[in-house]
Amino acid sequence: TTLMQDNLAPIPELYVSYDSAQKMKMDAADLVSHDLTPRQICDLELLMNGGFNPLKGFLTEVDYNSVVDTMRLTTGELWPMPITLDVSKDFADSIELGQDIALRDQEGVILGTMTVTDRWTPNKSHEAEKVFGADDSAHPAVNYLHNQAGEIYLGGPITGIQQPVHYDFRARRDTPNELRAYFRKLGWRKVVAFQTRNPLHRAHQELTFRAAKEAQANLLIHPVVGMTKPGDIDHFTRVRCYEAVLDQYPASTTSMSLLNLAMRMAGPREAVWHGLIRKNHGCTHFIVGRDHAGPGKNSAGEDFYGPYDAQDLFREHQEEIGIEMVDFKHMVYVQERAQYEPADEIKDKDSVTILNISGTELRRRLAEGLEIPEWFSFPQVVEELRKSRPPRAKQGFTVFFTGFSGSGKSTIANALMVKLMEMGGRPVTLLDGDIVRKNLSSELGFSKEHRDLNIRRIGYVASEITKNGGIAICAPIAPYATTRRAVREDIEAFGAFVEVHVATSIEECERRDRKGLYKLAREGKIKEFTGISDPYDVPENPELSVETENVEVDNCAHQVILKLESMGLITA
Ligand code: PPS
Repeated sequence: TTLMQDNLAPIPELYVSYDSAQKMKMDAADLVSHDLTPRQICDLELLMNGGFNPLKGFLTEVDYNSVVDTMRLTTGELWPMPITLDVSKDFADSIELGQDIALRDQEGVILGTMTVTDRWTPNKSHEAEKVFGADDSAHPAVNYLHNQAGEIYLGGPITGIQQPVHYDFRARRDTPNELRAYFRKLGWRKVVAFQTRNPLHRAHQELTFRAAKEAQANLLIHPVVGMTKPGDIDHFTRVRCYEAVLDQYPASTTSMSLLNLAMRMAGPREAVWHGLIRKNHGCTHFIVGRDHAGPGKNSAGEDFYGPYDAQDLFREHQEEIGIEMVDFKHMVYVQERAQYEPADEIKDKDSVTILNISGTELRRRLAEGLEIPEWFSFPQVVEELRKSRPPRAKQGFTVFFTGFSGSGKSTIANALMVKLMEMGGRPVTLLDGDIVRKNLSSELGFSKEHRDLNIRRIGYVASEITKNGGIAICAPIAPYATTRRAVREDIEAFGAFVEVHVATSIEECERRDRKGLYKLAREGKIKEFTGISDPYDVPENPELSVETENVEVDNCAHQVILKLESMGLITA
């Protein structure tokens, strides 16, 4: 392959000069503003700094159609990913074609302006089919397209005013031209880029180093810190891990730079896109792995793309991208020789012991606090991962009691709190109905809307407690299943959600009528009373259901403790 040797000359950016930028900032007060979404901020940064060269703005309608259908701009240039400015219908209707709009970050800082030349309603299902291979919302980008992106696209050229502000790892962030200048300065003529959204373990270190050696090139670890696959390890943790791995390469062979890209997980098309982006960053080689930028399984439980589709599409276009593909070697650990070797180069497979730990197995070991051997990863990396993913017995969690008024929720919740406090180890907060209605929801009544608000507030506080490693015990009636499910989702982002149905029957609650409220409800003196004149959705799959009739409170609380033990949340 003939590679352009001018890979280190500056490439065009969309920024105006400092003086013009100052003036534009003042004038922008008169412009209509669009508040960019986190993904749009990532896209805009790479548009402005040349990472998305040759794009000069968000795609126009003809370019969009061309990119979606043919992977090319109308100029014929290769570009596989639609970079679009999606907005609401109301916003789209409020502007006229030809108008300049201000593009602002979430704090209101103006980053650039766009002259709106195009406005259209995209066929999102078509986009999903063509770009992501299926109109299936199990694909994160298709889900984004249908459920998060606005319904109208605006297109037009961008004028760059300033880079998005990053407060983290500033020294590790480089524009394409900064990287080009760096390579020029160090005399790096060949550079292999490694794209990643996961922590690096020994196998990655081996394969990247090998790839660079084979290409007789230097190595750039180029991790994505913009947006990756939902559920990935946060970039703060990952960057601390990468920094630890960086020390493992021979001095001055390898560098690392952070890329503020919003990934789409589009497999083959994404690989080509990644190649173009790395080319723009001055790299000459690019490692493409098995299932590169894979989105996981579709809704039928099958892979969206074949494992080597990305390599095939990349190979087909590599001349045009101007970057050479280095295919990823699947590295495995050979115990007898105490080293990593490419799986397909091991001649004596049957007489040696090959060790491997899958991603799933790694997550299990982290969750259960089990050993992660040194042959698998570097101790500093494991230490960082353990900090961000403590074992379940050290994570926060929420116990969420639900049941009728007078069912015994508060009493059991109190007993549970005391038992957990006796055990110690984690702070415990009780969000009892009374406490919440006094301190968080004093203005609310018992309409559906107000009950939902009340429960969402409890869920929010519980999710913060869970995130920070504490135990939240909630004890509202929480009569609606959809609201309970929403709260569960909020909390499960950070730790376990243990729903406990206090299954005392309405007849028994009314018989007890400790506060005399049922009598008042029967007389119509309290309206919308749960179980009498307002519905209660019985939980379908609670983690635990406790009967209270003829059972002592202490025993009910003990059942919860046993449940928590069996879930690995507390240790006996
Ligand atoms: S909800 O539905 O989850 O928002 O309710 P919650 O915050 O748990 O509050 C329930 C307590 O408020 C008293 N109360 C009522 N309950 C149900 N329906 C109506 N209309 C109502 N009006 C007042 C009642 O004492 C509940 O207390 P608990 O502790 O559950 O007995």
